[in-house]
Amino acid sequence: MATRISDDAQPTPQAASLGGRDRSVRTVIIGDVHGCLKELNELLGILSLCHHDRVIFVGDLVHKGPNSEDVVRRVMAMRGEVGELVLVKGNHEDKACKQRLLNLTDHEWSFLTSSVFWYKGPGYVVAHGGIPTELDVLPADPRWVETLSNRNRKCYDNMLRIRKVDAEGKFVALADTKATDVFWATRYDGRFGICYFGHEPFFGDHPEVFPYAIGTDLGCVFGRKLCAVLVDDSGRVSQYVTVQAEQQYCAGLGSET
Ligand SMILES: [Mn+2]
Repeated sequence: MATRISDDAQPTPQAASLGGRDRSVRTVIIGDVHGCLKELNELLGILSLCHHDRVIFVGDLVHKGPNSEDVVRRVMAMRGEVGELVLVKGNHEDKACKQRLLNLTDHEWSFLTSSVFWYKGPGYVVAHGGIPTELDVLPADPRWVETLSNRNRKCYDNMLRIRKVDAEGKFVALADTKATDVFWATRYDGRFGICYFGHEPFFGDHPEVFPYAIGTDLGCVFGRKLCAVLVDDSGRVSQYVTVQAEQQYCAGLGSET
């Protein structure tokens, strides 16, 4: 179980420069891009990634924003620029792949389809929506989910879209949310380490801190910020970087954000 993040701890603000030849391997987690290519390119420029770095996208590269297809191509190109590139599956990758909603080549579709339900690192885990309370098994290899029956994988599907849980900690679908339900991360006990997640936009200036979870979606497509979090060897936030959206691309929160 992860060390509890103290309630008053905020991540360290971004450094003026994050480049340099002599630095060590970095792990960088990037929040929901939602087709915001210009902001992604600006963020990548600040990060000045190199072939040592591990980069993990929390999912929802696509939809809502102006350049979904180009964001997919830009992220695919990063495979030749960094040491390890991981795309965690968002509900929008899931939907786009099932319904073929974008104008992509077969090669590009296979990249989106190969996105994973979670990524586990030392002291942390990355999931798009988060960790359902009832989830007690999370193997190192997320492809294990593909071997499950639809009924048994429901809990893992919920990792893509979880927001609220009820008083017993059970997943609540967005349409069934009641006033007494709470955000999942307020209940998460850190069983798989610190969970870095996207899906739920937070409109602060820094990653949103929960006892054992960090929200990385700062609402870029809604005119706020795109965020990257740098993770240290124990899975904790060492730094973060944000870029301001050029404009508001999407009017507000829909039912499938
Ligand atoms: Mn989402």
